[in-house]
Amino acid sequence: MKKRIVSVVLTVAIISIVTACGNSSQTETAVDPGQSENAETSEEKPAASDSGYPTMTIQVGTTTTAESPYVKGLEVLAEQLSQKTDGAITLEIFSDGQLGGEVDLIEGVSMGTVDMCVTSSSPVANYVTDFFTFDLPFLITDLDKAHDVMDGELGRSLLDQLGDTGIYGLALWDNGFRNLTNSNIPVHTLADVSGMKIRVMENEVHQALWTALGAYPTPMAWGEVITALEQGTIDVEENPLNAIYSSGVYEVQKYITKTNHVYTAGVCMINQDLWNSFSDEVKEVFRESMEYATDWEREHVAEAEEEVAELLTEAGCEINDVDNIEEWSDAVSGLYETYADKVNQELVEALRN
Ligand code: EAX
Repeated sequence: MKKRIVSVVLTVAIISIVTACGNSSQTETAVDPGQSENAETSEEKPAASDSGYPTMTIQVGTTTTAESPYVKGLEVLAEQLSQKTDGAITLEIFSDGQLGGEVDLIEGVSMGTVDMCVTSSSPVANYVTDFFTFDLPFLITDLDKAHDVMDGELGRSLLDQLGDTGIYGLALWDNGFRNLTNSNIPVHTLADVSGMKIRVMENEVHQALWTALGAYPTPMAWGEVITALEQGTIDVEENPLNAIYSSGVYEVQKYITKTNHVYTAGVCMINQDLWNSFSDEVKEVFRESMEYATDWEREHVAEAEEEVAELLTEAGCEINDVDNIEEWSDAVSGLYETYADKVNQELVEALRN
């Protein structure tokens, strides 16, 4: 299956290179963790500590900034792990795409060149198609209920499918409900979107979604987006408010439209071989710490969304709702049929209700 990962990555890379030819030259370069200074990789033989837990430093990558919910959640996870093992187990967090874009991180964890990562669920769907479920538009309306599903058997079985790619899925966090940003006009109706050049994640459902809404989507790694917006190769992107603020996208995108068109989860992943090397005690500490960090990250996303909306307005952004959201949901309802064979129908029904 690992061969499939590489072929998928090569395909995605070719698509990105072809589409990026006219776009920004900035790309994120994956840093070989082995080259990072003072990094003690988890491969080094851990010495037992007084706590009885093996001493190890686990490197974890993400593309979002130090102020993002993913990184804040990882800091809480690091705190929990360290507290529970008297400092034996520590995390080394690489934010801002230092270890590569989300596709690079997923492939790195699969191949073992990266210990752990947190990415949004959409790029993960290139490896486990059931993750496309989260990309179905206007699917989730009750997030608390969705969290119960994500933390239950269906969520666990979704994460377990990552095992075929050399990855152990640890948990599903919140990336959040996605909103449209652009630098030209306040978008109120579907007609306003027609012909817009929008960046989308490397995910075919998002490309089909914005095509159905009348825009021209370009798949692009997150790290390339701000440069592409500055250069005008794209005018539009879409992300949760937290990402719009923490990444600084709002500095080049004045208008924010509360579409809430898709909810994306955050997927916490660790290399399967590394996970299998843990004792049952270490796995238990990891599970307890991850459970605490998951609840914390989700609450943080919810609390931060309100605060961030005010900060964005203070920064000069204009935030508006759409005039008629049914116009949007009707225009993309066909995706449920188009992707019926790729999504997990049981998960669709559970998340929808
Ligand atoms: O939040 O690539 C994306 O748009 C993802 O949402 C990423 O995690 C930034």
